[in-house]
Amino acid sequence: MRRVNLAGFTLLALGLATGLVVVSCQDQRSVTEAPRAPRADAIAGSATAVISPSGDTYLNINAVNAAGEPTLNLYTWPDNKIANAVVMKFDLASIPAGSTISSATLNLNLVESDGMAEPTYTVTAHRIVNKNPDLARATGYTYDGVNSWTPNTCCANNIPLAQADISAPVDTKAIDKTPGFKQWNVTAIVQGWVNDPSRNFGLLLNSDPSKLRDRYRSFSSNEDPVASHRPYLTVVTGPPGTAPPPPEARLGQWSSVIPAPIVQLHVHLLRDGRVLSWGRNGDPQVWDPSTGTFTAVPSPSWLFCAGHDFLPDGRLLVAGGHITDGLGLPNTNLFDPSTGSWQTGPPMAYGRWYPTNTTLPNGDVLTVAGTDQNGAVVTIPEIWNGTSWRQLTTASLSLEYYPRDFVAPDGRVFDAGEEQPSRWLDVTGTGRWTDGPSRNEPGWRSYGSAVMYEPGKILYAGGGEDPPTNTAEVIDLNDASPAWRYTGSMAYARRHMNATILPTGDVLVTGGTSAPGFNNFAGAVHVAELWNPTTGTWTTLASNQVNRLYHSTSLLLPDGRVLHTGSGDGASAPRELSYELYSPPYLFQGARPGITGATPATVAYGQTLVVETPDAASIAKVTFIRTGSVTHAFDQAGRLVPLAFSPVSGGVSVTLPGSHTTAPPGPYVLFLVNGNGVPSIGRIMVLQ
Ligand SMILES: [Cu+2]
Repeated sequence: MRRVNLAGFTLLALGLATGLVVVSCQDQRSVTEAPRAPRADAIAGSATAVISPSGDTYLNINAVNAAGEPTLNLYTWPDNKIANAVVMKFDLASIPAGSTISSATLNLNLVESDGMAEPTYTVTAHRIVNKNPDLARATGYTYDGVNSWTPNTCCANNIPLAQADISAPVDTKAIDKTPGFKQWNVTAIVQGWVNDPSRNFGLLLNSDPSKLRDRYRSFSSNEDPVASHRPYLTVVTGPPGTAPPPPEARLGQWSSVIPAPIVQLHVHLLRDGRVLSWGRNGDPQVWDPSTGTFTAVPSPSWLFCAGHDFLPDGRLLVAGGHITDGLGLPNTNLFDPSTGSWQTGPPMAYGRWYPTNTTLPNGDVLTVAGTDQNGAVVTIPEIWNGTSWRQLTTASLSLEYYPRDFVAPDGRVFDAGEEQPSRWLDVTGTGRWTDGPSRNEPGWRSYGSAVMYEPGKILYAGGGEDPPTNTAEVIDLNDASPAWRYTGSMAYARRHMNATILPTGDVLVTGGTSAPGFNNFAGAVHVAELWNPTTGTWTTLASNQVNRLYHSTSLLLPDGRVLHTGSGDGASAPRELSYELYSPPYLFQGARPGITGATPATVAYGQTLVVETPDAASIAKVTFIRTGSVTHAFDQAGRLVPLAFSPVSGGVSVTLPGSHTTAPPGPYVLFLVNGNGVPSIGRIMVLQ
């Protein structure tokens, strides 16, 4: 076969017990194509250069030099080992010394992929340090025949493949199987080369050690007969001394990985700005974002796999809970943030495991679906009226786990999925279901995520199992005959993802997996994406570190960051006892509008509220986002309501929602957003 010859390699490896290394000598290979000429860019003060490699090859775990081959290969063999690495060099003489590099993008043309199920293959880009390989002679065997690359134990039979002589990855890309050019952001590498050309030893693209054997990607090399398929580097320079915009302003930024005492697979933003969470194991915890501390708040019964939403007074109503997998408790628990303690209510008629709670326009709370104490699907919804439960006995319907339900503009409850047909539930009297429009994507969007991003408008993104989808659909329930239609598709297919409404009205998606199966880590997605409701398009953002799939959660915090946590405590997956915080691009795009002075803890429907700000003239939008209550890839509370406003002396006058169906009672976060799309720190208020 063209890449790692397995039989041949097995023999070779047996013969290579000594320290193995990557070879190099002088580069006798001439550049086949002159670098494409730098050209002036339209942007004043910057220039774009397109540069062909001065050399490229790939290292295989043998003594063969591959510099003359038409492809650059990445290959995983045996399981979870790096068998190939691509090494490339670029001559940057055309870039003026001292230039500031605004961006540098490596472009490689994908020509072939393995036929395995996993849709993506992770390829990391690294700067080569310490050793200066000669690409015309480099192999996976020795460095120069005398001096070795530093051996280490990373790879099969201690074959090092230069793994000790590369930087940490500067970019990580999940490469799908669609042929054509793929990009890596190598700005940091190129800036380093421009700053110190004597350290320009080339760059390395690594194979994916998270994969089982025989997964691969193959790209055109500089020897591809078709010139337009060959690799190139696009370098955008600013004038020397000009500071480039920080990449965070485009991509946002992830925090480090911070320990958590439990798997935070149910998370809730409380009216005091703290976050209540629980998992399968351990006590529920209250986390204070301002200090990072966790405080245990033991619950009266096992809350794992319950449903939840907030009450008009800001308490959290938790319906159901865990007996064992598939068997649900009928318990009613309420968490009161003002006392930090739990209360119990009379139980439901049915145990519920994986139900959805929805706070209704009148402040009652609907709970639907789940499985009971015997594991039977509960077909009868129940409604909490503040003191007791009543059953919707004429609304019997067998639903999937954790339905994606929303209060619609007409006061009915709209069930957006996971099943393909959507439905309406009229909760008056003893209840009645009617059929709704069918989504376009065939099958279930299981463990896809849905949010009401504007009143009556729902985005349902991703989901599905065989394989997951990258498509997304929207529906506008304000229409006379609402119908689902496709909006833009995400760059990555995802299930077990979370969709989170941001203060700007954009929707962030985080985590999940692109690979088929229930919870397949082979396709873990780390890149965040942002959906713009005006354009219907997605932007790819920075990548978090931890695999967060089944039982992962995301939650908007009042400071505009997003908590991303959980994963595990089920499906035999690793228990991720950690969280990460994502700062969206808007936190790097200039000063934030301030809110000065106090805002009330509770507000009334239709009330006019003066929010004091010195930045009134710059405010372009005011948003009211219900505090999240998230589990199993769904915020059971998630909705955004834009608020009418006008500048007044010393601030903006904001009109709170007048409609209970637009904004069911309970806690919301109010954000001022300026014309640059930069939000204030939010203020939480309970709408009653
Ligand atoms: Cu679960």
